[in-house]
Amino acid sequence: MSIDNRIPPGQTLTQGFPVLHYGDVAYYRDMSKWDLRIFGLVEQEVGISYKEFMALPMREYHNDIHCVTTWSKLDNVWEGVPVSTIMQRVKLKPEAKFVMLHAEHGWTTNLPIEDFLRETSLFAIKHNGEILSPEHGYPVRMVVPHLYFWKSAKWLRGIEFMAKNKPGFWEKNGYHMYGDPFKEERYDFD
Ligand SMILES: Nc1nc2c(c(=O)[nH]1)N[C@H]1C(S)=C(S)[C@@H](COP(=O)(O)O)O[C@H]1N2
Ligand SMILES: [Mo]
Repeated sequence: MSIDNRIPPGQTLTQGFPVLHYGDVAYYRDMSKWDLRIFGLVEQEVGISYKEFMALPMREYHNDIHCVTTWSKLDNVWEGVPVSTIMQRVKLKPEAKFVMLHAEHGWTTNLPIEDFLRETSLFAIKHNGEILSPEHGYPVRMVVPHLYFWKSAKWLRGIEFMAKNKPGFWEKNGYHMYGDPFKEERYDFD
């Protein structure tokens, strides 16, 4: 694909890696208290400890990311756990159609289950060869590259399966419920 086709309308390339979030960076002292909780419409809730998570098989992913504030960053290299690996741990109830990602400090973002389950979505622990910095979401962030980057929750702690779509933090504050950068689904104020 030519570079032009990779840059969604209204976006500008950046070589840097801007840091953007609402509220405070999460800093961790004691990883024994960290877990990734999978709950909601699952047959059985699961908690994955830091030790267990880090022992999961990891893969490399190459993608472009697009922030709603109009920067795009091409050719990111991530290392992380495939969503399918995490999904082997749970059995979904048939009503599960949407996902709420829960981050540290109560921050949330929502997306349809098929977008969460896409082969290109991942739980990242490294960006361009380096362990994620606290500012970029250490120890684990979601990366959903085909949606605006606000859907890629930093400091991920929970995955909730839901029957109905519900707005997360920015979605309640006027951001689009879906957020396709190629359709410029940025804001949705009524
Ligand atoms: N937990 C959490 N994750 C978050 C956010 C946030 O405020 N809290 N902001 C989102 C937004 S708006 C963007 S653009 C990206 C920025 O990620 P970066 O700081 O690694 O560039 O994180 C997303 N993930
Ligand atoms: Mo953003």
